[in-house]
Amino acid sequence: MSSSVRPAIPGKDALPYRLISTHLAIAPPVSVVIPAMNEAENLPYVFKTLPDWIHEVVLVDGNSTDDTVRVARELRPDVKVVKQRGTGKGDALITGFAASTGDIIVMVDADGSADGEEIVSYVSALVSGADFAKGSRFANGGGTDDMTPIRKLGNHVLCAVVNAKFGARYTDLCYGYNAFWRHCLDQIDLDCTGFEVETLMNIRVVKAGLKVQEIPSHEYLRIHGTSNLRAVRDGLRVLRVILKERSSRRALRLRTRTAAELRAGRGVAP
Ligand SMILES: Nc1nc2c(ncn2[C@@H]2O[C@H](COP(=O)(O)OP(=O)(O)OP(=O)(O)O)[C@@H](O)[C@H]2O)c(=O)[nH]1
Ligand SMILES: [Mg+2]
Repeated sequence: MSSSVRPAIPGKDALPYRLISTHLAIAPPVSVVIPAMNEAENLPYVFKTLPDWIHEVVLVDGNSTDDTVRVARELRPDVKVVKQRGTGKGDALITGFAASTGDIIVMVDADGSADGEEIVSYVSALVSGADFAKGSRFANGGGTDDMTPIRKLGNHVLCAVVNAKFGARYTDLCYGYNAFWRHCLDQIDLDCTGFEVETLMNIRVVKAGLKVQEIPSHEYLRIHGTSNLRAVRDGLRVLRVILKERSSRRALRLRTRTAAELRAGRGVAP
């Protein structure tokens, strides 16, 4: 058999399928959402690695004071630029997800740390049955050039807490390269503003019982500029999210148990 994929429906122009690798053609449109705050110098590198089969690029501008928006439009005239109303990466992503139209959404940082060529692995996992394809720098085949030992330690400890408290089996927690089917948004109902957004997503997908697959990913060094993340401040925000999600889970369990007990007391069938 030929190694190239034969489209399901013949007739070149009418095909809803697009070839994304030598072994896979997909129909669902893929949106790439990029939060960007003063990333003009990095955008040429980021856009260069994006595959040509994606449906749209949504750039969420965090009131950049450099040429981020102009550069994005020059590089890619079809880019959809949206301005975020509030502040923070979480706020930017929520804005970008709402503005995107694809069935599959991929989140990619604008600092040059993510390689767009990996998108095919994320999308392959999604069309093979996963609801949420979660990048991991610590899964076999992944890596990072960007994390300091202290950030690695913090991420590792927080990841272990999430695994223990929510029954997850993650190898990475605070990483911004993920992809998911649009329907996940209804189930995880994001409501945070800062860098803790990735942790919140990772916890809520588990709580919602969604099928998560980790994708080994390599995080490169930010090319230009400096990180917006502050390890202690943002680490504490992540911890607060974990504790809050944990207590709401406990409250839900309690409510469910009380309701079941009440029903049993009244002789109502469960
Ligand atoms: N729109 C918007 N984008 C933001 C905001 N904060 C961060 N970003 C973007 O989010 C992405 C990740 O931010 P970084 O500062 O690189 O933080 P990080 O990747 O977690 O940390 P490093 O590994 O140190 O780079 C980058 O593309 C930033 O431009 C914000 O408030 N608004
Ligand atoms: Mg970064």
